[in-house]
Amino acid sequence: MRKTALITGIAGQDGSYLSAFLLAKGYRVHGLVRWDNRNDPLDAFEPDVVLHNGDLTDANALSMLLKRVQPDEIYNLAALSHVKVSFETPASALAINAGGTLNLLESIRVLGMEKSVRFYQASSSEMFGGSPAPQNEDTPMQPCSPYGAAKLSAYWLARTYRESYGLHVSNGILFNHESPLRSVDFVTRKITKAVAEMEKGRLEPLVLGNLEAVRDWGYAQDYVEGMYQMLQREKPDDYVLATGKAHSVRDFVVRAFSQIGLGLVWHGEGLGEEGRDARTGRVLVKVDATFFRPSEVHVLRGDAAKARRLLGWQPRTSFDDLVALMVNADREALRTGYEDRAWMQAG
Ligand code: F7E
Repeated sequence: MRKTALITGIAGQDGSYLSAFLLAKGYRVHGLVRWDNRNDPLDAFEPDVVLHNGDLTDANALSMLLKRVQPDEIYNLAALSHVKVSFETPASALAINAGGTLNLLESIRVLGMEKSVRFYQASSSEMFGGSPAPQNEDTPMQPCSPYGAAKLSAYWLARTYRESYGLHVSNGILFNHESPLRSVDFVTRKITKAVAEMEKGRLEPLVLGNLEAVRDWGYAQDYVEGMYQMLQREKPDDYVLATGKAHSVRDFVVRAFSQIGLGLVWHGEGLGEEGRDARTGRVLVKVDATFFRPSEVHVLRGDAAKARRLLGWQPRTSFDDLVALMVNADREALRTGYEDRAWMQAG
């Protein structure tokens, strides 16, 4: 029997990879997408994917959708996912990330679908916040952003519905996972796109915030397999997915520039710090207060031993390979003219 999956947030990075993965497994895939957020990556999957306009904050519309689609599996990936933006729009972060999850869980319960649906909740390593690394499923949660607090609320709602109503709900606590499909609002893609542009002649430096933040960066394509694996287990549970290796933003920058043959030397401190081309002295990287957050999670490094043991999941892509594949994808995008070239005129 062909299974049906419903993916909320299907237009995002993870939604794109997950829909491709599930289609290859023979699933019928339905996706919830905000009407103003339908973009390129989805083109490749249509018409195999059925898209539905919608929004997690619209409880009645969600119930109608579940009734119509009758999914076997729901992957709740939709979110206000930018941590810094969540400081600027905290009420939206809470309404979408926590309230939206509640709307889905309640719909399942009210429609009496508790026994027929399996539910994946996209939880986040941001929930660990200030807790010391390495973080695993037993680490105390100390979020320090509206995003992290809202995700933690959704995490507990998911657990509550699992324990109270017997719903098959699993939380995937995913550490940062990146790819060429990441938007440039996130630091990895912001870096790799700028590096590719500089190779082609861009003159303006790359301007970043906190270079010392340490993250556990993996490749998104590896992580969507873990989401699927969680829902194939007889017993629902919570799992950390991470590489176990951590690098600073600065490490990422250095690695990305080395991919185009440039070495960096650092001068100055704090907001005055600059990364210069080791050969020519040209300023390639600057720091600006705009990109700092009111409070920062300093070190995230996950321990995914449980996922390895129970799901057989492990990441396949190293940090160096991730940086290389992202820089190369941005180079290719420029070569083929896929990305806009506004910076060229500006430069
Ligand atoms: O920041 C620092 C920034 O915005 C990473 C989301 O998927 O992963 C992601 O959240 C680090 C932070 O991702 C810039 O301060 C420095 O320490 O790429 P990011 P994030 O906040 O870690 C978690 C697990 C999620 O769940 C989220 O949904 O990089 N940083 N300079 C910068 N960050 C940005 N965005 N831009 C900068 O210029």
